[in-house]
Amino acid sequence: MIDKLSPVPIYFQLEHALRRQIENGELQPGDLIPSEREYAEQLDVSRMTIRQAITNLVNEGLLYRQKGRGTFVAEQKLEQNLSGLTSFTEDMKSRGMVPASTLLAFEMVPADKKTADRLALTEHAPVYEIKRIRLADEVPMALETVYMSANLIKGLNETIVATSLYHYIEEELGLEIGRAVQSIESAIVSEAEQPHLLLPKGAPVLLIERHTFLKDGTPLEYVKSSYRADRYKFMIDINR
Ligand code: 16G
Repeated sequence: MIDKLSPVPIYFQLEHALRRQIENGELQPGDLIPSEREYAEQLDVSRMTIRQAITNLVNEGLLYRQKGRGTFVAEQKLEQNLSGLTSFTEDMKSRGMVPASTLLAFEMVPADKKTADRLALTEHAPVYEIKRIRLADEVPMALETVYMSANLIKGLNETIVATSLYHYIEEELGLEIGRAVQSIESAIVSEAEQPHLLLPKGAPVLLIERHTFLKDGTPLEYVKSSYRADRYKFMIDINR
């Protein structure tokens, strides 16, 4: 696995070898990898060198450490393509996963100034505030809060909200979803979100805001979500 005569640093060789073992399935999610001491003895190199390789893979999210237990192989991150305007339900189904939602709140509230501006409504107009935990194969992936005009999206109820909003909007209401403006930034999970996402304190999340419009330009939704950074990776195709 390691060539000590090679000019390639040993930590880098070990990192590469571990990455390959994860990619080809020799090491599976949840597997405990040998300890720093075991690797150091086995490869006859310093523990510092081993630690550097492992730390790099931990920082990348391929491995995770558990106090007192050791270092384990992480679940592979879901790759989400950013080029299509898709729903959570569509994204999970296209991966062969089962989407589900836990409804935390479903209310009709008067729009505050900001929400009214975002949805091009007058202040205090009725809007739905929908908070959902989005799950894939029963694992929480994201926490999502959606705002939509109650006069535009008529007839919403808890059953619809527990499945797919986009399906209801397009198939039942016959509205055409056109485009969205989306931003992504990093953050630390908040105390309120942490238990819902099953994350430890201080874990990283990706904050996503999406402002979606119908084909005729009418604002459809304003959404704020926190995605688990240990489970998600966003991909973009770029051309020159
Ligand atoms: C995605 C969208 C969200 C939309 C939801 C509809 C992002 C960041 N967000 O989660 O804006 O409301 O899909 O999903 O992609 P649904 O049709 O499964 O309810």
